[in-house]
Amino acid sequence: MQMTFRWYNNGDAVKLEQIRQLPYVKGIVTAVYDIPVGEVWTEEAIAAIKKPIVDAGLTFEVIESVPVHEDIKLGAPTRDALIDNYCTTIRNLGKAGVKCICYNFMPVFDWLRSELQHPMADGSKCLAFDRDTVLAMDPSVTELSLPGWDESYTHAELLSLLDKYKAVDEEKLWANLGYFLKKIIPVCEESGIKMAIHPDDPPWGIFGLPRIITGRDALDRLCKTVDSPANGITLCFGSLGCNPQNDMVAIAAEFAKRDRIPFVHARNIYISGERCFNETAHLSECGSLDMYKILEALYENGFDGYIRPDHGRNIWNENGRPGYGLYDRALGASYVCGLWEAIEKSHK
Ligand SMILES: [Mn+2]
Repeated sequence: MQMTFRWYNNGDAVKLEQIRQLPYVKGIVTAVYDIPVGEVWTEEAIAAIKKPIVDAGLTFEVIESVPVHEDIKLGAPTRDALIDNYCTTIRNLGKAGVKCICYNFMPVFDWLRSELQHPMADGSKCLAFDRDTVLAMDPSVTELSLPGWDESYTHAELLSLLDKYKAVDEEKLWANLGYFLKKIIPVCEESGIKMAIHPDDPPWGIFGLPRIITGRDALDRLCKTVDSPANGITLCFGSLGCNPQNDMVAIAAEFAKRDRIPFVHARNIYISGERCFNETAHLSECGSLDMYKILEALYENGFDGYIRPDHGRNIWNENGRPGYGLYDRALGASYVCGLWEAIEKSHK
């Protein structure tokens, strides 16, 4: 297990000098943010984000994310050229020593919440999802104002994109994902890279858009689509875990045993109602997930990948990037490392 920490390069309010003082954090998870989606990440652009990380004595082995262009998800005629670009980016990352790429295949919207500063009883703030609030924001009938929404689309562009997805149901999206994977996985195998798909967050359809990476059967189908250890999963506890039907201990055990979990996002959530949840501190007692049992299932089934603390709360008046402040993630990583040491030593 290698503990890592997500960092948004030099523009991040959290500094590498702070992260390197977390002795259990060995590596950084980041991405190139200034190249438009669909274009190649050049060797120069990759070298530029790598340098400060290795200079700080940290590893540069996990990328989150290399975004997938909407035309690939839509299966548009332009997709072959875009997939060629994606393959070039994979090769360039492999040359720079990257071992794992996190990505997702969610149409239009990435992670979705109704609130970014949900007040908790103790004065901390967290991300929250309330079903009715989100449904009331339907972009086809209102001006979308979802917190965290990527405002690079105009409302008209968003409507046009949503319209294109009317022809893409779940099966079509699976077909488009399969087409993509069959082209990129051989390149990953040559480049020494494992792909790690991030589950849909939350794991259910939103605004009529299909979402397919939602639970155990979907992960099984994903693995079988291209049967290679390079075709793996980011096991994000909080994304899959906010559907109580998903047995996170069983999912962790099964896919670690199948050697398909190169990357783990460790976080806890509290399920507050039907399709309603808020993010919590990482400890088991703070949320709906048993962090010890999930980590134990990973350990017992040979997990040997990267792990990072996922979203933290805003505490101590930090007012950081929602989910990505320093303090609560540092506490979360410390907790996960403590559990891991206890699990390791109790299994000797
Ligand atoms: Mn995650």
